[in-house]
Parts: sequence; C-alpha cells; structure tokens
Amino acid sequence: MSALTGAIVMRSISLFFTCGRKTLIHLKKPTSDLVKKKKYRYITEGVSMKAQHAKMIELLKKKTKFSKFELETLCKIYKKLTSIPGQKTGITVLARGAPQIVQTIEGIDRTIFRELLHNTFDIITEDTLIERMFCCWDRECEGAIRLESWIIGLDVFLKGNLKEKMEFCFKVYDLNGDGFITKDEMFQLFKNCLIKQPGEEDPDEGVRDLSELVLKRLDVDHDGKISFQDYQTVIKEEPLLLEAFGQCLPTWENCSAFLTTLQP
Ligand SMILES: [Ca+2]
Ligand SMILES: [Ca+2]
Repeated sequence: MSALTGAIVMRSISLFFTCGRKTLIHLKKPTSDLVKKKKYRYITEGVSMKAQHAKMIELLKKKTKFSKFELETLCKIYKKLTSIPGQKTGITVLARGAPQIVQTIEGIDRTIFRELLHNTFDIITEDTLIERMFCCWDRECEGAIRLESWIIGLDVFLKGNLKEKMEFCFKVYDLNGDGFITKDEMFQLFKNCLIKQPGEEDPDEGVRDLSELVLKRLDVDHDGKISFQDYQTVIKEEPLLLEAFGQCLPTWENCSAFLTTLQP
C-alpha cells in the first residue's frame, strides 16, 4: 500500500470513528463533562489543523520558489476553486485497496482546470494538450489535482527555470509517457493545430510534412524519435522551440499578471 493510499484509508477510518463517536454523544444525555470533552475535541482538532497547515506551508516553501505570503494566497485560491457553493468539486472514487469505502477526492477537476487555463492564463489550446497537461499536474493520477500538486504545478508554470519548463513540456508532448516523442505522437499533436485547406486531396499530407521537418530538426542522434536528451540539446540552442508542439505554458505577461495578484 502506498503512503498516499494509506493516508486515504486512515482518513476514512478516522472519519468513521468520529461519526460513531458523535452519535454516541447525542444518544447520551449531555452532561457538563461531555460538553467539556466535546469542546476540547473541537479545540484540539482546530489546533492540529492549523499546525498541519503551517507544516505544509513550510514544506512547500522548501519545494517551490514561492514566498510564504504567495503560498498562503495560493492556498486561499485553491480553497475557493474547490469549494463552489452548492457543488462538491473533486471526484468520487472507491478507495484503493478498500472498495467498500466510497470517498470524494478533493481537488481541481478537469473542468475547473480547463477554465483556469482559459480564463486566468489565456491558454486556449486543443484538447489533447489540455488533457496531457492535466495528467502532468495530477501527479497522483486521481482525476483531481490536490493542493500540493496544484502549487508544484504552478511553480513550474510561473517560476520554472528552462530545465523545469523543458521537463514539463516534454512530458506533455510524450503522449504515452514512454520517454520519447515519436513521429505518430507528433502527427497527433500537429493534426489539430493545422487548418485544413478546402479542396485538399490529402489533408494529412501537410501534417506529415511538418512532422518530418520537426523530427529532422530535433532528432539529434538520428534514431527516428525524440528523446529528452535530443529535445534538451536543441532547446538550449534555440529556446523558441520549447513549445514546438503546441502551447502549454503561459506567456510572460500572463505570468507576471498572475504573480502580481499574489502580492500583499
Ligand atoms: Ca511517447
Ligand atoms: Ca533521437
């Protein structure tokens, strides 16, 4: 059982016990002792949540380039995004390893993610890329981006250096995640970007030609596919080719506009 699954199961179990305890309290006639205990429990729960939050901010401060203030603001934005009134965001799944437990994973789902890219970062790119970007952000592959993954994703997005950006873009473009961008993957990536000319006999011909051309430019070791090593070598010489297969990063203007909103 992974640490994450363990944590999910533990949370479900603790929720189960908490529910049981609450019922017990209601069944018995409340005595001042019980009331005191209940109050005490709420106070200690509040304190431990605060301590947990502080610990997480500290951890994220080490893992990312965000300041404490920026992290606090990002947490607030996340909370807003995942708690739309009258609507539970995230996805409902069966707990891994404990299918009897149905749980809702809190997080940014695909719809919110798409809207966020669209409205906040002005990234209007085609579906395959959006889906790949979502999968790269959703590091636990749960169908929802949790708080930590959201902040780490934003760190690359807004403050990433060239290496971090290259790693992110390559992962997005490597559609099947096998470590290479193949001619077929390039074809899929370009297919939706090119506008078909009316009356064209073979509309895919242009896409194939373009894939061929880009492969020639990026395949440094001439093995017919693009490895991260190939990609890295070329991008270092020609950073403009970073997003050669489609936009998956915000523009500099959008980055600085968003970062400004995080300031005091
Ligand atoms: Ca691949
Ligand atoms: Ca190669």
